[in-house]
Amino acid sequence: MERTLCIIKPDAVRNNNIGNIVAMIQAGGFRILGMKQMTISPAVAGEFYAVHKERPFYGELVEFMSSGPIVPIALEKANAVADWRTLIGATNPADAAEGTIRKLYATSVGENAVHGSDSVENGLREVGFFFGEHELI
Ligand code: 3AN
Repeated sequence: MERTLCIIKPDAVRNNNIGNIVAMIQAGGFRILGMKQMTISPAVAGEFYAVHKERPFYGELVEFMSSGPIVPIALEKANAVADWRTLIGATNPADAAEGTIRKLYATSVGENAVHGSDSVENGLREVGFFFGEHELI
């Protein structure tokens, strides 16, 4: 079993797509270990995306992720990290495959509806960033 972190980003929350995305998570065979709605400060968003600190879009990304409610969801499944990235599609929705979450619900490379961990190690670390063990059912 692997864990991966989904974040329904502010654009998808604003566009009322929480339910649509959760339905795709469940149809995809992922188990939801934890889910909450919250807002995060620019400082917390900056800490979460610290790996991108030197990238030109870092400031924009931090501002966007703290611009409104987000819904972090801890997911579990065999092969969860790769399977979740397949289901969400390419970073740029213009390149995302038909039927993927980003193809359906993302508007741009910056506002791309959902987050997915990029490795098994980061899946564990990122789930731990948003959830205590006692919140994972
Ligand atoms: P992914 O989310 O597919 O793993 P990363 O890790 O390359 O993509 O980028 C993290 C986040 O940074 C993306 N989800 C997106 O919101 C933002 N981002 C990536 N590339 C750009 C870009 N060229 N312009 C603006 N934002 C970007």
